[in-house]
Amino acid sequence: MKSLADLFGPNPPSNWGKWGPDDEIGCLNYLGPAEVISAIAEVKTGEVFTLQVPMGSDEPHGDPVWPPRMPIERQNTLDNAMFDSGAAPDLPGGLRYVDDTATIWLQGSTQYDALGHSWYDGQLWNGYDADTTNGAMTKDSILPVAEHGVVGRGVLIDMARYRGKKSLDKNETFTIDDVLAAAAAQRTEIRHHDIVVLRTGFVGSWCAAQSREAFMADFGEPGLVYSPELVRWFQDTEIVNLVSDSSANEVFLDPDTGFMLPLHAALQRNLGVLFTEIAWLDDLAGACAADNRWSFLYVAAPLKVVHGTGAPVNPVAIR
Ligand code: UVW
Repeated sequence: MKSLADLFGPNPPSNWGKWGPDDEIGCLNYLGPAEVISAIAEVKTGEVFTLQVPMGSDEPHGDPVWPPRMPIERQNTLDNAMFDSGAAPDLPGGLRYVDDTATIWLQGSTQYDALGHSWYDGQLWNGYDADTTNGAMTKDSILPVAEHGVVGRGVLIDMARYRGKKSLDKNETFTIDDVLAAAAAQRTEIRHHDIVVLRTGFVGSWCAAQSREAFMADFGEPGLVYSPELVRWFQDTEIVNLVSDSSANEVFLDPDTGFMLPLHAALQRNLGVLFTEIAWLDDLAGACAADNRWSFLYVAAPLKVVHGTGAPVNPVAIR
């Protein structure tokens, strides 16, 4: 087997064209006013959980970021010392302020991937030419997703808890059957048009590490593995968004083929499922486990970065 196309076989599950030839938001089309209204009914206690990891952590573990990418570099351009030294001129009336700039990898924190973020065989989600990524994405960027926003019913499946662990091990895998078994064990119903939130504990274990270097020394993420059944399930269940606390939402190298990120190809590129990665899920999972209630109102809007390949986001889960 040489390529993803070989792995998927002829006529793999696809949603291309389902929402017209100009679509750039894929399964986000499943979320409309009816889904918003019914998701609001998931709010019972009013607890609010923010799901972004901090950007620019001062802790020894640093920011959880996929290794080739780097954490945010933020620097002050103006602060009190500059006013005191005369480097910044006094303002009429004496008001002072602090300012800063940042260099960020748009995929370098908790983030939404643009639907065109990954592809194979020269075409992005909905059939756009891969050359539309050159220089700046002109199709399938994060902008249309950001303009729509993501509001719906979130459902958390805690794979780590299901396996009796604080966190799955590095490179530990699980299948769609495991996800469904974990949901059944939690007595959690996954519904059509849900936002599926998978907790592996990976980001939690990164944030508990003694140092960034120590954690990255034998870097490897736990994650979901590709199967044709998994792809059919996502298509049939019309899942809008896959959220997880790893940087890829899947195990990095498929254990059977050695291919890199086949779920990006099968779900993001072929079905138009949105991916949210590096989410902070431990606090939300703790609350869900405490009262055995695993569904919530999920609200997220990535930043409106024109031509962005993705964008940072601070999703909010309201229980
Ligand atoms: C890659 O790792 C290429 O992408 P992502 O950040 O979506 O996992």
